[in-house]
Amino acid sequence: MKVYFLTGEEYPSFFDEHKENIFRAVHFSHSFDNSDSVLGRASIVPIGEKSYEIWVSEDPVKKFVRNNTLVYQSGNLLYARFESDDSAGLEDTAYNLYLRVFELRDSLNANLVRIWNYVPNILDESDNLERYRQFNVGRRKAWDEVGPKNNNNNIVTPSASGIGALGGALKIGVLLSTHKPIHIQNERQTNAYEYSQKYGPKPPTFSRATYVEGVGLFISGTASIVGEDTLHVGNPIEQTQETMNNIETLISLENLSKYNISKEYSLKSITDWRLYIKHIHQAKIIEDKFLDIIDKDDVNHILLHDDICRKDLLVEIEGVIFEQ
Ligand code: 3EB
Repeated sequence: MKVYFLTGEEYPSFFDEHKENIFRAVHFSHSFDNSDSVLGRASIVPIGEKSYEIWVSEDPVKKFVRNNTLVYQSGNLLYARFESDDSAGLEDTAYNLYLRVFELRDSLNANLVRIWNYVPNILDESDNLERYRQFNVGRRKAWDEVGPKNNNNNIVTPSASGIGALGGALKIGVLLSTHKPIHIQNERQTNAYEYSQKYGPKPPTFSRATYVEGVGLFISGTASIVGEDTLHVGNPIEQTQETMNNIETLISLENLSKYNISKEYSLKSITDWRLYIKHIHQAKIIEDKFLDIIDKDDVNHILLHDDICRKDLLVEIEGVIFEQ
């Protein structure tokens, strides 16, 4: 799989050239319209010229409908999108949407690998609870009831990102695999599904990264959180450094070998990056710091202007290492 970040000008001809092989296409935009079946629209405004993220498979992509959901398939990977308006309240919407995610997973007999949660107005409050926390309550309830579990009946969680959106529906992008993924935690950070109630009545459900043999490593949205607390409140440069420290530890051989993955990755190995930035005026210093830390020419990345799921987080960074 190859990931391309493109401008609005580049996209149409790129699409025509690659359409049989497009596995996932995301457009970052003000628009809430999602009627184009190929293009998933995330209601997040990009910073800079690039506004499309396109995943292109080496082989033609199969498309089929299952449980009323369009599914893309490339080798052992599957991708699907879900969305729903939260007219009933975000807790119920998240609960119902996750029931559909688990239904699809069961029907495909596949495993969850990586999830993107686009939560509209993520930091707003209603009924005395922040919307991200409402989302977590509904997601966890669905997970406890019918989500994936291990032999000890503990929940199994894929890598994920939980980020804001300008409005419109709750949208969830789901990457699955018919291969067995390995979900990875980070000793610098409390397991997210074990966060205390300080961060909401129910903890989020994700792992720090997920590895699929022969495919690669998917790194969750990562922030300046050590243990379970936000560090460097108000300081975007220090938050960027701490975030990258978290990712570096996460992908280290020392950490991966706990899961019998013997890969010598470094930050330079990460093939594609998304940076979510809360304040547009901090974009340049965050990007400069990020590029300075990686210290490599041509880092394939996109900057997005977005609220992150805690008021005090200024930046969240995710990445992927595609093995081929
Ligand atoms: C954190 O580490 C930052 O709710 O699915 C990162 C990745 C975050 C995924 C999610 C939230 C989610 O807690 C936030």
